[in-house]
Amino acid sequence: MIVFMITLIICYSQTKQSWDIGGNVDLQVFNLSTITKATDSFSCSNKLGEGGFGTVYKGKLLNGEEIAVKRLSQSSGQGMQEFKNEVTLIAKLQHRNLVRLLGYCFHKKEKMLVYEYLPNKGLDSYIFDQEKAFLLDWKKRFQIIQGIVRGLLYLHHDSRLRIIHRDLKASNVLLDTNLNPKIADFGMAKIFGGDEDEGKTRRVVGTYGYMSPEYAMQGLFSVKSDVFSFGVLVLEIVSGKKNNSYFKENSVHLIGHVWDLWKQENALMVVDSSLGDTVNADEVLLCIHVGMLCVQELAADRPTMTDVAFMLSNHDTILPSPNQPAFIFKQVECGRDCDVGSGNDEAITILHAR
Ligand SMILES: *[C@@H]1O[C@H](CO)[C@@H](O)[C@H](O)[C@H]1NC(C)=O
Ligand SMILES: CC(=O)N[C@H]1CO[C@H](CO)[C@@H](O)[C@@H]1O
Repeated sequence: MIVFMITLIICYSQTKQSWDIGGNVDLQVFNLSTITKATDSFSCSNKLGEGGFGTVYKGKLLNGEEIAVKRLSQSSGQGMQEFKNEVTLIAKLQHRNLVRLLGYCFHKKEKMLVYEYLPNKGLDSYIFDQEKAFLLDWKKRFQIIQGIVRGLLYLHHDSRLRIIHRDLKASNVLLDTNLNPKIADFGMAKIFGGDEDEGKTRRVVGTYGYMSPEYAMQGLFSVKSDVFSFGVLVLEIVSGKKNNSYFKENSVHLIGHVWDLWKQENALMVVDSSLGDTVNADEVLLCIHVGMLCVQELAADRPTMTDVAFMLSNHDTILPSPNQPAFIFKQVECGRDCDVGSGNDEAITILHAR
């Protein structure tokens, strides 16, 4: 009898198209035909990007509203109720430096998340593009770094849920029309990993080049693994070079290159030449210093995002000297479900600085 009543209640609630989940969040439920129409049947021309958790398409609803649809890869074993619970929690995370989740679609094996659409592409399409890099002068880049800090701070410490992003990178930082940064793809680990908040996972998701050594090697993650990725991102924003660029003269990658220059007290040499004379040397050095602290090999040595926010807003603080960073790079192709924990260790190599 009780089971019957519960079933009735669930069925009833599923017939509603949207419901208020408190905190002024109105999560919309989209049916598959609406999404299929909006994305022109997930056409290639509407594809915005692809990531560890699925593919993102641009869509346009009948009322003209533009949306971004993330079609989740089907490796998540979650059922409807579990998925709905997680999405509902994530929809409550609202901050101006986070991309807003509008709703979701669930149909048989298909799970999709519907986000606000941002016309400007990811940060990667600016800082790594010679033609567009100059559009972000130093002042703007410093603001972008600070915006990313606020978004991460909220995810790590200020929201009611503690969210570890696990795939923070330049292409997951979108820019709005005023070039303000908004972090995308947060909470994915929650949707896929259930209750994992902090701990150990067998399924390492993320992007080589941004992954902390303890996460890539042992599947250990914590807020400090996000701090590591943030450090890589800061160094990329300052230098305009990708995490995985190699530098001919000494054939080390970005982090190693910055570390070498730092030791020679020449860190300013890494600055993106597109920044020209917009550079504020004190701010740039501060950012490089903070970036180096974030990519230190030992998680315990890295600052928290609270520390980072403090360091960036109090220029006179005396910062500790960074220890040697962790040097990780990708040696062989390693897919999304690559199980680093079991016998795949040769996929990643840690290089130690000379
Ligand atoms: C899908 O949703 C739209 C808009 O809410 C509605 O007009 C349409 O009839 C629905 N289609 C199906 C198959 O339920
Ligand atoms: C080796 C590596 O991790 N490369 C990544 C560097 O960042 C770009 C842009 O965010 C990624 O697409 C690469 O996969």
